[in-house]
Amino acid sequence: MASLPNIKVNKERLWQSLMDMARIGATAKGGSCRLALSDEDKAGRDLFVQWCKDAGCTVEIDRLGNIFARRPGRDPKMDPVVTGSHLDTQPTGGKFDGVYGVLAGLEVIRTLNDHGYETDAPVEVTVWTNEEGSRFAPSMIASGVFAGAYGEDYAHAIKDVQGKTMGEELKRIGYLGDRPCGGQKFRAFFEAHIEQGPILEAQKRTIGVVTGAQGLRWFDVTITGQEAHAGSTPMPRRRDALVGATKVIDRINAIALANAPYGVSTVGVMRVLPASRNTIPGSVYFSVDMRHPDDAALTRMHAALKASLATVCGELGLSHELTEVAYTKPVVFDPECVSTVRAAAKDCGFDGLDIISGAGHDACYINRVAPTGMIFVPCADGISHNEIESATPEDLAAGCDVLLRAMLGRAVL
Ligand code: HGY
Ligand code: MN
Ligand code: MN
Repeated sequence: MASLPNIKVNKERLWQSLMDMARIGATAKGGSCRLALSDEDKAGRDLFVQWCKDAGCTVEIDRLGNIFARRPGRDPKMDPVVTGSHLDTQPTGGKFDGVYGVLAGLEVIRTLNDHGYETDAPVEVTVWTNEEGSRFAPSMIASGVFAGAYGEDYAHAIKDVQGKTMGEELKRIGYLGDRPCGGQKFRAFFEAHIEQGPILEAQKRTIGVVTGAQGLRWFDVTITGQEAHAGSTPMPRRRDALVGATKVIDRINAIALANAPYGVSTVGVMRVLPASRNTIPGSVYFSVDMRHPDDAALTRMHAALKASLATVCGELGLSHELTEVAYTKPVVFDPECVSTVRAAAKDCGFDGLDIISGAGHDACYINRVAPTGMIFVPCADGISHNEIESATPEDLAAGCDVLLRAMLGRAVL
């Protein structure tokens, strides 16, 4: 392999691109709200596409709205070395989750351009649609379709709470592309991301060498009782769906604690009907997010959820419906890509810390169809999915230098 150039990314330009992007969907508390396929997501995508074209890339959009910006290499027949992440955010998200991985990829291309450096393989930066799964569930759906985990029609038919489908919204914002979603080969895929947890910061390490990601199960739960008068219905006669839901939710929390130290569970969405102060709730919907790095433990957590629902609803005369929305097994990233990241970190002067991702990422699906690795950098107090999410220009540039090096390691023969 030719010796790699000792070139560094432009820290100020990377930071400025992050701050420029953060102006789109900016929230009052300094975060970002660019829900998937919203007008804000469209504006962010348009800005990114323009930046890529300004950097001399060709841009393709696929049937799920995934964006592929390509910088040509010496040999157009070689499969591309690809990086990227997502631009969609949580409703009260931060400036760095996802968008860092996208703009770090752009900074790699801009840096190669600065030095007129030609790679052998093409280099691509991708934006994966609807990684967050906040507006349209499940999460990572478009990288999932790309990896063959879901069908295109299934994804296009997913509805948000207003009943709008992904397909309609892709068309509305002009990102329903012609390119088939999936089937294209990558020589390797690397995703740079903030850790979204406390480990790197606590261990005072700048680079995380991500060896894998924990497994995830998402469920929808509906508990049904009977609507009745809040004043004239004696307590023993009630079938209060909200009392049932709160008991189950307390057990969901206990299930994670019983699978410590890694088990986690979260109820993030709840809808109570008829939502009237003086009517006993007859129906309650809530979401469940359960995760664990060990698949057997995740299965046990699922079984405990089913048992909790049966016990509580049986005691209170309620009925329930449990629907699985997503199940992704724990992921082990490609050992060669993990070594490439570790070596790139070392070349950049960092002793990378091996780490398993608590969060899901598009890389988790891409790992099914291409050799895949991830690079983490710290975020303040490990906080993410929060408007106060923050990271330093130095750490972000360090992660981008490691990304550049890792990509060159696969794009230069
Ligand atoms: O839920 C996740 O882990 C990711 O942030 N979508
Ligand atoms: Mn993310
Ligand atoms: Mn996220």
